[in-house]
Formats: sequence, C-alpha cells, structure tokens
Amino acid sequence: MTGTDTDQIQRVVSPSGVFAVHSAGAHVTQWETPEHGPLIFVSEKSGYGLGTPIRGGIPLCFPWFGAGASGGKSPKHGFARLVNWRLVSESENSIGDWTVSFALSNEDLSNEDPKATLFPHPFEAAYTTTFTATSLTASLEVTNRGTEPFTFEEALHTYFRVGDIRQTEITGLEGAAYLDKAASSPTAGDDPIYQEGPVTFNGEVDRIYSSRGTTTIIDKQNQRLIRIEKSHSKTTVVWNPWSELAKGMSDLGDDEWTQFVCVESANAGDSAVTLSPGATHTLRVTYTVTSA
Ligand code: TA6
Repeated sequence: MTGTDTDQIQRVVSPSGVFAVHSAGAHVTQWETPEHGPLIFVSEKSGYGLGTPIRGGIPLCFPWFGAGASGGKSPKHGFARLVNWRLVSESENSIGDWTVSFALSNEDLSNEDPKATLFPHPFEAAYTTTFTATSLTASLEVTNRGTEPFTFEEALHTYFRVGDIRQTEITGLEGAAYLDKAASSPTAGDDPIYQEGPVTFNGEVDRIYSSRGTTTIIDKQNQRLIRIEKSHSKTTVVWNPWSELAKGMSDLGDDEWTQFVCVESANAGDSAVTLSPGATHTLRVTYTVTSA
C-alpha cells in the first residue's frame, strides 16, 4: 500500500551534490552538483502534491504516453506521475552518491480508484535513481504479475536545464525517423520525417523519434554536455514549447521556456512494450555531464 496519503520528499545534501525525489510520482526534482550546478529544470510556477503533475524534473509517464498509442486515454501521460509511490530504500555511500528506490503496483490503487480501471492489469513497477557528482542513472522496471499479457508505454520525460534553448543542440539523432507533433510546425503530421544534422531549436519542437541510440545535449551557454545513454528504449522524444505555447501554460513562467529541453527516453506508440505473464522489462538511462 502507498503508506502515506501525502507527498513525502527525499532530499540529500552531500559532497556529490543536492538531490531530491518526491514520493508523488517518484518524481526527481533536483540534481545539482558542485561543479555543474543545477542540471534539471523545475518551473518556479509548478504545482506540487498528489494529483498535480510537476512542471519539470523527471515526470514518469506510465502506463501510457500522451493520450496512449490508440488515443483518447486520460490522464495525459498515464497515472504514475499523479500517485504516491512506496519508498523502498534510500542510501548514501562514503563519497556522497545517493540511491533511492520506489515501487508502485496495481494494489496501491484502491479498487474504487478510477485509475485502477484504466489499466486493469496486475503489475509491479520499481524505480531506482542513483545520483553522483557527474551522473544520474534511472531504471524503471515493470513486471507482469498476472496470467495474461499486457501492453504499456513509458517515458522518463526529463526536463534538462540549459543556459538558453536557442543555443542548444542535440546530436545522436541524425538520420532517425520522427513524427512531428508540434502544432505550429509546417511539417506536423503522421508521416515520418528523417532528421538531418543535429536537432536545433528556433520554434516549438515536439518530436517522437524512433531511436535506441545515445544522444548528447550541447548546452553552449553553460559550456557543458549531457550524454544520454539508454537501454531497452526504442523511442526518444524531444520537446520545447517555445514562447507562444509557454504563454498559455499556467505552470510555466513566460520566459522559462528558454531554460530547458526535454529529451525523453521512452517506449511509445509502435514501440509500446508487451509483457508476458511473469516477465520484466527494464528501461535504464544514464545521464553524464561534462564540461564542453
Ligand atoms: O513529451 C512531449 C509532450 O507530450 C508534449 O506534447 C507536451 O505537451 C509535453 O509532453 C508536456 O506534457 P504535460 O502533460 O506535462 O503538459
């Protein structure tokens, strides 16, 4: 069972940095290191607490992404980011690196909860994050505890802090096919487009790439690189709302859109995961920061 009916924050200040994860959504909100400062963006206008998606950090999207592979599902991006996860363990090592683990299962959702009917499958999810002065590793493990196969989508919808999105590029997606979901983009639609060169930003970007590969965020203003290495993830989503959309978002300051890029390690759409009874799927990501 959830154990608490309020959001509990696990936070450490250590020689490796300052790290925080909320029980609501098992949501990472802080990864700050002595050499590089804040690496994760959270909006100053974000709401917090059960049922409120945090604008920033690492939202966990599960068991569907967006409105789901076949559309029409609500809440957007699934219910995992809205509910309390159980704290399983928390430990700091001798140099100040920190590991924290949370779990969520169908039994944590009461039978009366409409969320339980949205995904009526016996599942167990385990989410572990390890923070160091130069890296953050996150792994989301989903196990089918039932007798029938089920299909789910997932994403670590990470908001990386950048000095200025207009001076930011992403490499590693060259040649990858993507669906352009940005309403304001002339190429928006359901036909695949192929990425030419690095991803650059000069307007709204909302793209779902078919890509298992490593990507790198080049943050020119902060003179740093964040390398994103992942396993068992076939989808990479890149998002920045740009100025017009940002104005309509009540939980984002008018100029805050310049300060982040979402690079999401996911399995979504055609890459949804089907799990046999008893099987486990693990999506694992490591973010490593270096000076440019
Ligand atoms: O992952 C990109 C996306 O699906 C965008 O379309 C954008 O809406 C973003 O997620 C944020 O979603 P949220 O529900 O957190 O406002």
